[in-house]
This record gives sequence, structure tokens and C-alpha cells, in this order.
Amino acid sequence: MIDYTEKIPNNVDLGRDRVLQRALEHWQPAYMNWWYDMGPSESHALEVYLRTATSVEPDGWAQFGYVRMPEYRWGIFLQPRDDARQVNFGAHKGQPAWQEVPGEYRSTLRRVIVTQGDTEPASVEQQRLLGMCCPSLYDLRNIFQVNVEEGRHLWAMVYLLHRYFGRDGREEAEALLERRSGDADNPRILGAFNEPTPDWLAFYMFTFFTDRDGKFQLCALAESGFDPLARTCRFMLTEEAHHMFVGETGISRILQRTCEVMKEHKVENASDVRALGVIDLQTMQKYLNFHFSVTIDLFGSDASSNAASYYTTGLKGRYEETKIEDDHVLQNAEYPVLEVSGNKIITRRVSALTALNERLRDDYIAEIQGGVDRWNKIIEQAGISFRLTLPHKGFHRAIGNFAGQSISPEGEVLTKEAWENNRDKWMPSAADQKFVQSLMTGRVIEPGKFANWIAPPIRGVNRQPLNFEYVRFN
Ligand code: BYC
Repeated sequence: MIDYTEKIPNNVDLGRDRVLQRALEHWQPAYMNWWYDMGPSESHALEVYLRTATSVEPDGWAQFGYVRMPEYRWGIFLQPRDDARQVNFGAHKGQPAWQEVPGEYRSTLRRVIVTQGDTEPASVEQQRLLGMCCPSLYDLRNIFQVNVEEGRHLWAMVYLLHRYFGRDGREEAEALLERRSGDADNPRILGAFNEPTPDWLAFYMFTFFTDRDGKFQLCALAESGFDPLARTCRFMLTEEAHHMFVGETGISRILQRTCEVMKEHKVENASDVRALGVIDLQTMQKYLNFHFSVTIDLFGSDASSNAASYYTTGLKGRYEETKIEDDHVLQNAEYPVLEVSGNKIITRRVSALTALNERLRDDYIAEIQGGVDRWNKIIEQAGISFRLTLPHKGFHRAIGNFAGQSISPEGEVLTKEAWENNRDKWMPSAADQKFVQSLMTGRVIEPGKFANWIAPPIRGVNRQPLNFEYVRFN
């Protein structure tokens, strides 16, 4: 169980390590300052119906109640230790999992933890203005739930930095509160976390696509031979599921509403659909193209010596590593990657070790496709012939083999000029974004009411009715 009488709730027996506890108590006010500055705008006095973890067991989510977000009990929760756990892959396969950081991997491991940690506050920063134009109290509550949990994920990485990386770790923990999403001088580390999330369509796409990168990266880190990292990632994954649910159902509800309106008014043309105050399917496709492409960049280069060394040294595994049937060393294995040759895209087999980023990206894309198929069912059931599709893996890429190439969503290799001429057909143009934002100029906060452009969800949070007061404005 988690002890909430502690200043920093935790299940890691923090009270026994006074030095660590003091260091974290020192970081805590800096974190709160960051939350007041960069957390959800004008939210600090609101009472929000949030869930708080009561234990790290699967049923440990029982506690729902009204909380002012600055009073949310951020803390440190690791899955319980399994003393028999081993390193399950790479050169150290079969050795007991490490409870302390192996000296030779210290800087690499620190970098991975910092990269993971950096994304968490970044997403809160990206989303901070969205509460001001929410489509309902239900959605407002959900974005706040996502935001406080991203804050807790930051705590998770900061705990590891403080506990295992001494002074360097404390400095990195401070820097995590200093970088800012989109800042020209001190940006967040990874590309997608410096992109704006200017509207709720972008938010749902982000939580569907980008939070799912979080899931896959956390799954890979949950396999780590460094046991404290593995155990904290396991618990983070239980929180991540809700974020992806918010994204998938958010897009489903927009599609459902658009399709209802299209059917009712017998319109198909995008401008006619827009005139009825809902988001046309073509614009949905463009947002999908954008979020998919910037998110698959987050997996890194197709061939990466970093990825090979993370694996060989036992720091980062594959998705569901222990369920895969092979030697878990991969010295002699190959994996196919795509690259551009002349005006064609070809497949080349490379060492499976260097292709581990690509493999994780492929695992991710397979899962994403399932979600897109579910969205298409909604359109199909409405009797509308339009279908959403994932663009080609090479489309609009900035990292890896396709960086600098001009690939169409269908996978044709184009000239830069031809690509640029089509950009606004494939990606949200300034006018598209302006239109979407024109639907979201104010917030809908009457209990049970929903903005015109989105359908209500099937059910409320924690079996509460849809007209429940999920956020109290007092
Ligand atoms: N943008 O060898 P490569 C989440 C850099 S999301 C900018 O291919 P590697 C969440 C790379 O750092 C999950 N730079 O990279 C979601 C490297 O730099 P150095 C976050 C990029 O190391 C929603 C260089 O390019 N977790 O949790 O194999 C809300 C060469 O690249 C990018 C993690 O990412 C990019 N997109 O793989 C909230 C897990 N991609 O070394 C939260 C931890 C690459 O030359 N991170 N670069 O300076 C990792 O495992 C790896 O760092 C990466 C990159 C998979 C990201």
C-alpha cells in the first residue's frame, strides 16, 4: 500500500533514506513552482474528480474524489521487487537483475531516463491552454487526469535520478524543470514534444498516437536489466492505458458526431460538413497524417548503434521481450528496414541489433492500425464510403532513413517541390487549424452538455452519469 501520510507518498520506504528524502523534498517545491507556471492554465482552484492510486496492485485505482490539482498526491510508486528476476536479454542474459546501476552503464542509463522523463512535463506544457476551450466537463476532467499523471511520471524518473545517480542525477532532475516545450533556447529533447497541441483534435490525436509511443517505450524499458527502472515503468504503464483511452475515444466521438451530421443533412462535401459546425473527415485524415509521422520519429533511426548497445548491455529490451521465442541476444539475426534508392523505396536486411528502433516502430504501427480500423468501423456503420488510412512510414519524417526525403502518403518518392505543392492536401494547413480552432473558442462546462462537434461518451467516469459535476468551479 501507499502511505499518504508522508510528505512524499511512496512505497519505496523513503523515510529510511534521510539524505534521499531531503533531496526530493528540496526538488518538490521546484516541481510545484513548475506546476503553477506550466500546469493547466487557470486550474489551480478547481476541484477535479480525479483518481489517485492507493496501491500498485491492478485494483489499486479504487480511490476517486475531488482534488485541487496542486494538492494532488504525486509520489513514488514501484511495482514490488521479484528477487528471482534476471536480465532477460543481451550480453548479461541470465545474470540477476541489477538493483544498483552498473558503473560502466551509468551515463547511458542516465540519458535514457532523462529522455523518458523529459517527455512527461513537456506534454503538460503542450496541453496547458486546452482547459480553456474544453468540449465538456467530462473531457476537462480527463485532460486534468492525464496531466497530473504525466506529472507523476516525471516524479518516477526524478526518483531514479536522485536515488541512483548522485549529483549528476540531481542536476538532471533540475534541468527537467527548466527546459520548455517549443522554447527556442532550451527546448524539450525529442521533436514531437516541441510541437504545439493547439486544439482538442490535436490533443486526442496526441494521446492516441504519442502517448502510445510512451506505452511502447515504457514496455521496452520495463524489460530493463536495471530492476528499479523496470519496476517503475510497469506501474507507469497502468496509468498510460487511460491516456490512450482518452485519445482513441475522443477521436471516435468526433467521428461519430461528424457522421451523424453528414447523414442527417445528407452532405459529403468537406465545406458543407464544416458549415454544420463539425469537423470534416478530410481534416481528420490530415491531423492523423501529422501526428502519426511526428510520433514514429520518436522511435529513433532505423539503424541505430545506440539501440544495439542499449539492448546488448541489457538496458532496454524489445516489446514483450520475454514472450518472444528466440535467443534474446540477436548477434546473428537480421531485420528488414526500408530506404530510398533513386526514386524507389527498397527493403534491406540489416543486423537485427541495429534495427531495434525499427522493430519497436513496427510493433507500434501494428497496434495503431487496430485503432484506425476501429475508427473506420464508425464511418462504415454510418454508410459513408470515406476511410482513414495510415500514411506510408516514410511520409514527413525528420529522423532516420527517410529524413530529408519527400515521400507521399502513398509511398511515392517525389521531388521536394512536388511534395511542398501537396503539403496542404496532406497535412493540416493554417486554414484547417483555424477552422478547427474556430469550433473551440470557449469552454463547455454545464454538466451533461457537450460541444456540437463531439458526441458524448458511452459512459461516464467511475460509473458516474454523464451529467455528473466532474469539475467544480466554486
Ligand atoms: N527528436 O541513434 P538514434 C512518452 C536523437 S513518449 C529529436 O536513432 P536512439 C510520453 C537521439 O537522441 C516515450 N532527436 O537514437 C508520450 C540521438 O541523439 P544523440 C519517451 C531525436 O538513441 C506522451 C540521435 O538523434 N521515451 O513517454 O537509438 C506524453 C541519434 O538517434 C529523435 C523514450 O523515448 C527525435 N524524435 O533512439 C507523455 C525512451 N529521435 O545521441 C509521455 C527513452 C532520435 O546523437 N529514449 N533523436 O545526442 C530512447 O530510448 C531513445 O533516446 C530514443 C532514440 C528511442 C528516443
